Amino acid sequence: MKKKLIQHTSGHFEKLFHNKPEYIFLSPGRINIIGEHVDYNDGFVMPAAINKYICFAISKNENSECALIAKDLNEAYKFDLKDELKPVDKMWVNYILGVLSQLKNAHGLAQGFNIVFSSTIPMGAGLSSSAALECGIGYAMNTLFDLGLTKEQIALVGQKSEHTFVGVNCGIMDQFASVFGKKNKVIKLDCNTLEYEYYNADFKKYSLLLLDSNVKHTHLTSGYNVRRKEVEKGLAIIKKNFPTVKTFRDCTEEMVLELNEQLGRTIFKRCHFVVKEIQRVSDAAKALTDSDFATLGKLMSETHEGLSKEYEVSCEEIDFLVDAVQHEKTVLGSRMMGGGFGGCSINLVEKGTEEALIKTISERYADTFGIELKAYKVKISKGTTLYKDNHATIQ
Ligand code: GAF
Repeated sequence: MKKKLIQHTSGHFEKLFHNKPEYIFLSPGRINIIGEHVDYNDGFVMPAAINKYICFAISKNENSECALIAKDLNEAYKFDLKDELKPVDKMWVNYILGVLSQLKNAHGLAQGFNIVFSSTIPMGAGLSSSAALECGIGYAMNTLFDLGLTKEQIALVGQKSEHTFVGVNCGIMDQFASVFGKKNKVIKLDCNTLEYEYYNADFKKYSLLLLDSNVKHTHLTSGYNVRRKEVEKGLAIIKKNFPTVKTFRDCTEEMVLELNEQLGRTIFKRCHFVVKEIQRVSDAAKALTDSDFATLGKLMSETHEGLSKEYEVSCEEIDFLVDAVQHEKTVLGSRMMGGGFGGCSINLVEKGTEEALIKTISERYADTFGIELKAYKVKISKGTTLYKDNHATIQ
């Protein structure tokens, strides 16, 4: 599938520009085992890059003009690096321009390039095709123009692009996972210090199965930004009452319970979820190390309960998918994944039973919502990478 994607992208580049691309890059989507909506709350997260990618075929040119070709959308966008880069009314372009504008301001990008990109990451499925796009472009520019950026800087540039050109005040998890992903490893990332460690993604008898609701509710952006405001408000109240607290990390469940009335019903629920979720990630890391998959699955299901009832970022379709597998003996845990309001559930499922499960749930899902369920058995793979240049084969 990866080879096919590369041939397809590279072939299209050659057709349009009558030359082989100088470079080919791959940038992956991500999953997250546990630690949802805590990256912007100074918590821990446990994401991993997956074997679904955006492929970029790129060559520099001899002027300051740039051409971006989104093969799958059959759309193109051209601009000149001499002009100021500002957000436009095409979302996919903004992810890219947001990165380029930062690099232009900091490093004076001046030489033009042509890019064709194509993807196997389903869009709107909560697998972070946007972070893959931002990080792929950042990584590519760093390589083409020798900008000397670290991987961490590339991830941060991607995140800032989303804040400034797209309007989503996202945390760092998605970009970090896309850039730092490693084959068969889950990353445990401390979102406060950006320190990280890799854990073996060895689920033994179990595998990770994503069930894609095939819905994306439009209030994702607004809902996400509202949650950020709510928890900021909550943290300010907690800090006032408990001066030793600097971040949610220093908060205990008891503190939040004690402030129940002051916080008010909604903010209390949001803060309670965050404090519990930060704790769950540490418990999950231990469960993974001990190969205690029953505990890991239970923690995933608790996360879903919190996301649905307290943080209120799930939706009817995803709740249905999670409920539907609750009584399946072959499923140890299930929860919504990513920003929410649609996208995928992530499930820890006994190996060999996936197809039967997909069949049962697809039928019930179609009967209830009239929507076709999609399912992905993902492998954990490496982060953004230079796949090939025109002088040497890298891999
Ligand atoms: C989205 C955001 F981009 C991430 O930063 C993270 O907050 C996630 O939602 C929820 O955990 O993917």
